[in-house]
Amino acid sequence: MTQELTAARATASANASASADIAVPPEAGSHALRHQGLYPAEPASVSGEEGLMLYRDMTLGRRFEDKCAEMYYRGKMFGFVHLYNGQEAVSTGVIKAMKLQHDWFCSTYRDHVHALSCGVPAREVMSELFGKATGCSKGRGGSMHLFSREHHLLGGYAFIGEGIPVALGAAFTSRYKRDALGQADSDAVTAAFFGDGTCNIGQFYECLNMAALWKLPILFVVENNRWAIGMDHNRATSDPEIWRKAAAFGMAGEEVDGMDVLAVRGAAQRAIERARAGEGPTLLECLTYRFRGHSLADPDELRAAEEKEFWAKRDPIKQLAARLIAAGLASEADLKQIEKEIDAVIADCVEFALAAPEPDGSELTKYIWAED
Ligand SMILES: Cc1ncc(C[n+]2csc(CCOP(=O)(O)OP(=O)(O)O)c2C)c(N)n1
Ligand SMILES: [Mg+2]
Repeated sequence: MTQELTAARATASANASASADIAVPPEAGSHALRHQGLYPAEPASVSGEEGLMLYRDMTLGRRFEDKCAEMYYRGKMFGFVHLYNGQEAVSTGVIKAMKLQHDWFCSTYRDHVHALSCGVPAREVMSELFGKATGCSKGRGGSMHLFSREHHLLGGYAFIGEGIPVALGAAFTSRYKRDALGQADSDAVTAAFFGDGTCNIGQFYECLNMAALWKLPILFVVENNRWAIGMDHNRATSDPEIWRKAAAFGMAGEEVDGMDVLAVRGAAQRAIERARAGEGPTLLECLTYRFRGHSLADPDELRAAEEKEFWAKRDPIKQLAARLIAAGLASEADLKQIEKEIDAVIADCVEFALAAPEPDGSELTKYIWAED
């Protein structure tokens, strides 16, 4: 399919003007109001093939995590498990615009979907969640500490903000190899993902400063889902529009509809282009929402039903499906086929992970030091 989804731009503007007429229930809060009033940014144009690739990746993330919830409640997984349901357009929109196994990625404790978008096999991610030796962190990390050298995933981090300086280090490495060591082809870009709540801690500001000072090739990707566990973003920060904090450091900042994968992809492409061209970092704020509680231990009784309803109507996977079909780039049958294939991948990874061995007790002290 060579036809491009150029209709996306028109659809985005149409959506913006149509939604402006719909009243946002006050219970949905100012995060919803802000999302509704977003200026439609230039979305990515995608071919049919690219559109289906994005659909596949988001569907994999969603269905993988629905299965995680089932396995957690059946007692197959232990510890804290944080799901990404609803936020898939951010992971897919950014990571699939980057060069896999070349660029670098850094996540948080909400890391399963980032790992899958980076190309870590579902078998390895599910095994890690079960603490098995076949996991991407060899069963040592669990849900919050996914890592893959092969796929350039620099880790999930249980402590908020811990991944940001690690990502900064990766971006510094790209620049140092090129400028100090003369490796002209060193053009890798790093993406650091983190939440709105994390933008109120010191490491965030220190890293923005260094990245701007040294013009490092990095994307600071804020997944603003309004909530930091039970803390409303608007009660916790001086200026809720996080993207505007970029200006204080003289770097590019952009806010984008984090429920629209083409909008996120478009913004990511612009930021990646600047980073590879040596023009430095971007602070990209994606307005999004998590469809489930903070973790699987959270009964999610705090957030208003009207707020959940507002965002459920903006499900990124359903939105992309409708747009691909409306633009004639995919049929219902194409999408059903992808879903069927994903379901087979999920069933396979669970079976694989359940049958996989536990890490051997004799290896307890292995993989602690870099030489292992
Ligand atoms: C350094 C540190 N302080 C406190 C916590 C406890 N904590 C866990 S999650 C969280 C909220 C983070 O919210 P946000 O950055 O918005 O990410 P989200 O969970 O919404 O993806 C906090 C404060 C922590 N993990 N690490
Ligand atoms: Mg949050």
